[in-house]
Amino acid sequence: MPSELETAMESLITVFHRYASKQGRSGTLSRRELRELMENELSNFLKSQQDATAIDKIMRDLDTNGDGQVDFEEFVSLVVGLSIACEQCYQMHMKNVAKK
Ligand SMILES: [Ca+2]
Repeated sequence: MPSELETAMESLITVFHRYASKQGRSGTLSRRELRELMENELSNFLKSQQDATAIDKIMRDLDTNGDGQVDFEEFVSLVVGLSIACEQCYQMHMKNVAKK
């Protein structure tokens, strides 16, 4: 049976490919596919991004090789960045809990 972390890695891969295979090139996310993925799978994060151009900015930041598509490697950097931010919140939360 896969471990918790292995299951999380598998989820990353299957979610990426579920959206990447919707249209056009199947191994990468187009702008539209990225938007759908973020709306459905990262809705809490997207809600905090009030700016309507947030997706464009995220797309530009992620597309490091500049081909107009987000491949798995580029996608993972988003997940890593968000995970680091979440972990910092988690640490602050734990400190506040300890104070009480
Ligand atoms: Ca790219």
